Amino acid sequence: MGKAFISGIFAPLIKQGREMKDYKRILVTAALPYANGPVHIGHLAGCYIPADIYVRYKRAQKRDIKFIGGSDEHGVPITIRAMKEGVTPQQVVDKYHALIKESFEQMGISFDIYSRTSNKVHHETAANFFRKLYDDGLFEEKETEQYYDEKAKTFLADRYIVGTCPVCANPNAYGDQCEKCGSSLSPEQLINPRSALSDAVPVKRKTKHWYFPLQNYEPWLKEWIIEGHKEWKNNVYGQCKSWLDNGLQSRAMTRDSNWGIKVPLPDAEGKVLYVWFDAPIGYISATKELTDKWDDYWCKEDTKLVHFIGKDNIVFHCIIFPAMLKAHGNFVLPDNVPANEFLNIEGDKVSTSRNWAVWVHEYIKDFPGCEDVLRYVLCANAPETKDNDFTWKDFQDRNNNELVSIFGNFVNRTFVLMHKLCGGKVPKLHEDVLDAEDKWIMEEIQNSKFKIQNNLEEYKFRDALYEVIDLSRKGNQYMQKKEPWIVAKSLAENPTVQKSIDNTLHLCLQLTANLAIFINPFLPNTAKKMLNMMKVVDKMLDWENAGKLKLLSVGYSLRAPELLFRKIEDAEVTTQVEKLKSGLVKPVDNTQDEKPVTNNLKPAIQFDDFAKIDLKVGTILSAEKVEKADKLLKLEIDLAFEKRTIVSGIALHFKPEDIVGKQVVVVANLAPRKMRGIESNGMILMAEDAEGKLHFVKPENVINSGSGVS
Ligand code: B3M
Ligand code: ZN
Repeated sequence: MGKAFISGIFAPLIKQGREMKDYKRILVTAALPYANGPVHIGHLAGCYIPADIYVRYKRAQKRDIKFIGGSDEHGVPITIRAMKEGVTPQQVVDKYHALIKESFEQMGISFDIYSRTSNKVHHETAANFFRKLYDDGLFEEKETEQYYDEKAKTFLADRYIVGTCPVCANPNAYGDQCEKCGSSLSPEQLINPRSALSDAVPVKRKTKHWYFPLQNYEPWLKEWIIEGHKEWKNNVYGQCKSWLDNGLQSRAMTRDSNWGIKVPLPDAEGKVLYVWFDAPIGYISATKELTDKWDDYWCKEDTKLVHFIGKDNIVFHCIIFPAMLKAHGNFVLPDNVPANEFLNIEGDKVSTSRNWAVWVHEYIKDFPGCEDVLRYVLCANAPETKDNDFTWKDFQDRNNNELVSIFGNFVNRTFVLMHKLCGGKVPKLHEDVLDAEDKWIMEEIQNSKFKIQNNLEEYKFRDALYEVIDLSRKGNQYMQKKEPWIVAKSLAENPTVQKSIDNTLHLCLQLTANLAIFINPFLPNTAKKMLNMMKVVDKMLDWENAGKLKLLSVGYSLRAPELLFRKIEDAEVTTQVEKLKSGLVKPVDNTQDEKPVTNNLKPAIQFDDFAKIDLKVGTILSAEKVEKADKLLKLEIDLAFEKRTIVSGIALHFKPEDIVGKQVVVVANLAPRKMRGIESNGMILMAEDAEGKLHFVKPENVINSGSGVS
């Protein structure tokens, strides 16, 4: 009997937060990022932070668990990046693998191994996997015609063919899509197609590939997912259902390229495995590298396999890879694939080519010691059920109003008062004077354990974190009601009130110890600091201690408080927003969604056409932002013979105060145009660099305003 059947029966019970099947070990994977650029906070929020929280929680439960990660080092974007930079693909992946690995380490993503798919073990594992399916006769061999670039001597992926869109006449549409009108296209539909690599006209060439007939696995997949995994998150389940409802087709599992894993067949010169065939096998290879007992984790039924990914990877992890594993045989299948949606930045989609991203390595430089703050914000605001927005203002608010004012404040007050009113030692709990408030907080500590645990079991990390903060909020309420600092004023007349003070601080300290256990999976550095203040060892953080009320022994002396979180100032946040908007965050090059470089000249014009344009040198007299238009600046420009108002779309690139006095070239006879209610009289010339940053076109030296340009 298969595991799928068992989880099918128990699915509704798992939904209630109980782990029905008794798993012996857990294997957690997080998507392997492409090593063609650094990681940004969208990556962290999408899968690495949730995966890390889950793993740290399970480790605290003393579960046998392994956390697998690594870089995805094959595929077209890497070869293109290498070609453009004039380096080898290996140089590209070496550079980014190191950068990504370091960012993860600094953010506390606690992989048991962070490997890479260019490793020898992986090449062997993936090749053998392919060979087994081939030997079992599971591939279809097909010869098709594909576009080939005779100049660059390479077959072209659809994305690297450009031409005129048949729908909107955009001269730079891609072979898979026109970005102007949004039509999805095939290379055949493009008018005047050309290669984005060399500009050559692509020609059709015959080529042979090996296809994996996904449709053969459709009935099984339907049963396994649609019937058997109703407990999967709605976004994941829904996407799988729609793929399965639409019907599956054979997919080529090989490509023509010389970067990747060679197809292990005699007649396959110049062919490599499709990157989405080899990458998920990377999870297996990395486990092999990590432990000799790798097959316990991959082949034994009582393993719980969980893939953490972003939503764009759902089909590969829920349909294609499971079908491959099923076809191969002997492997466990994922028990869950808790994919997150996307994280937008300041209201706009992340775009690596436009450099609209917050890079992790930049954040670490700008906010040293604040790694936990980013972990906090990305979890508290995680795109768990829908796309979400990251804003620097929200980052500041959550830090200042939640971490500093609630959690940090409670811990700090507890320590300060304990030193002041209880001699720096854990006071006794006097059962005889326990009041209703004391009993309430004791109960809250115990209940929190179950609330947090149930949420974590169901991959609801935001809700779990909310409960942790809520418990510290209750700690503040409790302290506020008990007011031990006020009670202490009557000590002289009535020494018995010391008992009440003792009880309050005893319980606040036990609560602090519990908070350390609860916060540990989310903010490990914070938990460490708390352990240090309490002078206790890591062992205290074991999950079995959660909810207990005797974690710190009476009479034990504790350290002085340490500040857990610092305030984030307005200026820091303004700087980040400006950095983002002015494109100051350098894209340490990236091809993730990079447009290929093309010769995109407009059709030829005659000299007379050009002569109609009147270009003049102008000097910017003033510049101000246009209300409710992020991108527009209103400029007053001196042309000597007159002053002009020109509205220009450069606000994301320049601060108004920085450009006053600069010279520009103005198209002086452009017909007036109204923009946001302002009449714009002319246009200024700008040059755009490869990173999309704008530069003024201007005379080399300052000359008289109004001078002609020709
Ligand atoms: N590298 C795509 C991505 O980074 C891909 C994931 C592979 S997971 C096996 O989104
Ligand atoms: Zn179009």
